[in-house]
Amino acid sequence: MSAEALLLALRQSLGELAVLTDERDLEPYCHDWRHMFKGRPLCALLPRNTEQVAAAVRLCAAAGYSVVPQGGNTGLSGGATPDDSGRQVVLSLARMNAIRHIDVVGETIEVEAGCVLQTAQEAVAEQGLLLPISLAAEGSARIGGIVSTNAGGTNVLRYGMARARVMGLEVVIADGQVINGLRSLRKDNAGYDWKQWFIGTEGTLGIVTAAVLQLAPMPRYRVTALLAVASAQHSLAVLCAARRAIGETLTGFELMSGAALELVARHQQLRLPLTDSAWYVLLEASSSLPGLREATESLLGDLLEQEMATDGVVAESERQEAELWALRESITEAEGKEGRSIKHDVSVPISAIPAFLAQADQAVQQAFPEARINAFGHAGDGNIHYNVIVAPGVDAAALNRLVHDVVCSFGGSISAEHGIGQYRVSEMVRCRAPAELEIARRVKHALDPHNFLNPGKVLPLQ
Ligand code: 2HG
Ligand code: ZN
Repeated sequence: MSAEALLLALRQSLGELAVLTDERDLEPYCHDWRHMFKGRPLCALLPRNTEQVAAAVRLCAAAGYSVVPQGGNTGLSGGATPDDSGRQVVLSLARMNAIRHIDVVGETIEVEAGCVLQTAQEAVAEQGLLLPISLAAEGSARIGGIVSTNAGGTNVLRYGMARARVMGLEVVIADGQVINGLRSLRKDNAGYDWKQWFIGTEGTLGIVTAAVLQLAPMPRYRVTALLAVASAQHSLAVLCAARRAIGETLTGFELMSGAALELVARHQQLRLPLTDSAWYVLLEASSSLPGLREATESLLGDLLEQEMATDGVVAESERQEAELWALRESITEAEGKEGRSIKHDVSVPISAIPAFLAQADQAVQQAFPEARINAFGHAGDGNIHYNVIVAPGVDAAALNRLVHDVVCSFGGSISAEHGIGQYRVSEMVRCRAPAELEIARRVKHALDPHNFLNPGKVLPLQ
């Protein structure tokens, strides 16, 4: 089928306005938000329902065009950006944004893939419930992308990655079949748990069109504190002390280098309540039982007395809480304003964070003396965003290899939460065992034998 015939068939099936081909209309679908990856699809499709997604998949497959699913386009690995072969079609889930059902007793929400995370969070909050996925990009990221990338964020420590929230999925697979598994069961051992195949596989095995997510009670009390600590090692002492003192109420434990907060102060014009420390910890605790503030303040007193922390502030109002979180959540934007940065979204065993940082710093500074390290991340999950600010000419691939080799020497992962997308394919091939790649290939081949769904992402083309 020619491109013209495919476009005609897509217009007949989805409607004239759901098929974008005009250069200006297409522009936002051609690149990621950081402008790191760029392509040019034949068109972008905006289906309104699952049947239209299935119809589009069947038409594109028959015509020999591959499909690149796209949600809020907030990813950092180029997983939703098409190539420039002219043989790809972007399928945006943005118009499928309905909240289908909230079950207050079962604490679940059934929601379409295009619903923005924050919209879903606000809807369940009205019912006294929490959708516990928390990301800086939550005002734009969409549920389908969050599921497809198994997104992480700042409360994984307490609530797990997106995968832990997914109870049921509706998926369109490569041959255009709709698989409806929108169950809201806490227990379901009836055969293969096939929904797992579509979580974190970035649209390479199927297109998530709707999900049932497990919610949690909205905690009645929350305490947020910023601490200054002398080193990453001290931050782990703080983590252990916090676990002992306030246990399961610990919701977030973020580590930020002094350099990261210096970028935030300079580019975002945000005031730092603490200064002159090499490292900072942003700690959040939440609970539905009273006494949390007293327990957390007593913990902070002990931390200062025992010199695990050198200084600390506790937010006294929701506004102050938001101000502390704004420091953490604007690091990415501040880093973007500083110049070119090469991101590494790595994880190592939590206890190895200080040694990883020391070895990576040494390796980077030796090979790239001009580079500046912007390290921060979800230390409570062993996940460090080890970003390196470099001059335009620097060889990103060489820097990636250097950092990832240190990561691997600690038994770490080269993608903790951002996914492989197109950005990390070659590094994944280098860092994962051949047998691991081989079983991934077999699953891909079984579900998408013609490599039609998001080709070149997660796995190499060949
Ligand atoms: C975060 O934790 C995000 O803020 C983005 O995962 C990290 O910009 C980054 O590298
Ligand atoms: Zn992160």
